[in-house]
Amino acid sequence: MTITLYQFEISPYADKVRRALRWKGLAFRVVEVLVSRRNAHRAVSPTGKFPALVHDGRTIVDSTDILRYLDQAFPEPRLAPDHPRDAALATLLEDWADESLYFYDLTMRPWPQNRQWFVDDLLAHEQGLARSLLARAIPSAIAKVARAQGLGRKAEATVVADLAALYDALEAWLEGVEWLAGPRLSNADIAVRVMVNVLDRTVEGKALRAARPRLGAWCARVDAAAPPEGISVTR
Ligand SMILES: N[C@@H](CCC(=O)N[C@@H](CS)C(=O)NCC(=O)O)C(=O)O
Repeated sequence: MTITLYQFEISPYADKVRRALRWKGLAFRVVEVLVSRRNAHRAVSPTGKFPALVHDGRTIVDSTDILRYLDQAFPEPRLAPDHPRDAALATLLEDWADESLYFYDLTMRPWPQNRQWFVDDLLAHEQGLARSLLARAIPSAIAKVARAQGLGRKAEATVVADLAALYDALEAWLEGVEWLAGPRLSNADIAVRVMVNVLDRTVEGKALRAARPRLGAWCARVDAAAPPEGISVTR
């Protein structure tokens, strides 16, 4: 049995899949996709989107589909909650994290005070001319995506206030409970955690999260159960 994860290392979606694999105790190989050479992996991901997972010759693209597949192929421990209403909520929260919260990260990381770390990390595996050309082009390319989506057209202060309201909602939701959807860790916790993690790498996101103790304690719980780094990775 082999599992291979094709990824951009810094992508929160890749972090989501790695944590899910660790939660299930599965060993996996990683193939790092270079931004400058991602067409080399079109056979694995025809859309050019990563992560993609290959398990015994079967390919699954999209982190949500990958997590669902992992629950089918390796049922225990389950990612999806057992109770149907908890599972429904987890589905909604996972989609909210992937398709909405992600855009706060995408909008905030090209801001001048945030761009250096992410350009450095994104290009950590690149070298030479590709590296210097991409370093110049990437912040504006990302800002363009954020503007097309809409959030990137708002004033910085409005974006930060909107994110503060979402973090307030998470802080309130976590009162008296340990996990987002049901009595144990689920796909919802992993999906939201990875987005909070990348938002922590913006000046504003970090300050907002640090001011919310229940959110911080929940982050530590998710990290303990489904760690961000660690075991079983062979390169
Ligand atoms: N819905 C997808 C989103 C994956 C995604 O957007 N990945 C980005 C990296 S963070 C990507 O592959 N970007 C390359 C591109 O858009 O061409 C998932 O959950 O896996």
